[in-house]
Amino acid sequence: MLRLQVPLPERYTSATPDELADRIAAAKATLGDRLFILGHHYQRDEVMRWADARGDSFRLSVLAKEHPEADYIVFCGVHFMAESADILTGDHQQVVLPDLNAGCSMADMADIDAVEEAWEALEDVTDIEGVLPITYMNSAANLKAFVGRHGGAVCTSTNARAVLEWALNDPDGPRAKQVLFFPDQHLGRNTGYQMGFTEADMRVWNPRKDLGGLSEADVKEATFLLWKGHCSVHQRFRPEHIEAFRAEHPDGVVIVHPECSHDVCELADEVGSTDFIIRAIDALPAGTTVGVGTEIHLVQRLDDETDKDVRSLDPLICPCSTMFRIDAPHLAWTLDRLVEGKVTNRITVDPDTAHWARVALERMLSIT
Ligand code: CIZ
Repeated sequence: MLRLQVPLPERYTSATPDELADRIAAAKATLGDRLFILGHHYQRDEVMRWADARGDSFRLSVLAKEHPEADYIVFCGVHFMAESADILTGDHQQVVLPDLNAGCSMADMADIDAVEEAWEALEDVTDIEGVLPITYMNSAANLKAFVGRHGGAVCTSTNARAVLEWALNDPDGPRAKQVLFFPDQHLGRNTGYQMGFTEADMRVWNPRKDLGGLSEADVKEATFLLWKGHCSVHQRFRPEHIEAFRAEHPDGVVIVHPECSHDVCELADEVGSTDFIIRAIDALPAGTTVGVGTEIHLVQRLDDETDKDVRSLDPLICPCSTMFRIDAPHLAWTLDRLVEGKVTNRITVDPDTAHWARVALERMLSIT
């Protein structure tokens, strides 16, 4: 998705780290409680040190809502997260993304046109009343709204199983025979396996092909239609990484994120969201060596801030390149503009989209 970030003035791009830190500290002091800076777990330290709250995308949006005194929510994360914060916060609160080019390549793998086309194609070959769309939190607001309009729900990596059980296995009778799950095929697949489904129940929907590249029989047979999307960071982790870690650290513990592929998740000791990974590492005995399959800034922070030896499973280490766009110069520039009374890079969601996206988010909350 094209978003146009204006180049920063030279006084930011050529400033030293100390000069930037002074600017940010001064702006924070001036804005006081009117400013609330959110730092996603995958942010770099030069940004994270200024965050008033750290967390995953959903938790941060809820925290922004719980701080109505903050007129300005500066979301150090990516675009879909800032949209979610705008949806959940009050009308008087303005959400700002320090770099408009901080998108999410996985979220961009499912856009509203492709999802609407998929839905129409499904209508032609299967009983659409029996299909529920479920979107991962990591998706654009208009996809959350699509899901809200069609009776589905949002899920996070923490509650994906609860949401899919609600859709397919409710004790009072399943709500759907099939789910169209987007944009991350791996979270959908890993959760399906956890629920006892098998590969035979799943098909990958390729939005670039007619009928998702599937036959009519495939579409009708599948319980899970998994959108062909992935996270470029988590997809890098391979079974060989786990084998190498175990060979070097036979007593070590392997924890990976459910956006990793199924063969990786199968070999791990534990699988869970960023929040889960943080809690799981906290619960381990001091000194444990932990091999983690998630974004490198979180891994390094866990190594620095806990008494465990925390390492990335991937020796080549791949940061989330879009998260990485948010840096101290962009944060300093954004805050200086706010001090001048100019709100730059505001992220807004139109009222109708926000309404239906909220419906899908509230459904998620009522389930979990
Ligand atoms: O939703 C988030 O914040 C992400 C990207 C992952 C997670 O597991 O929390």
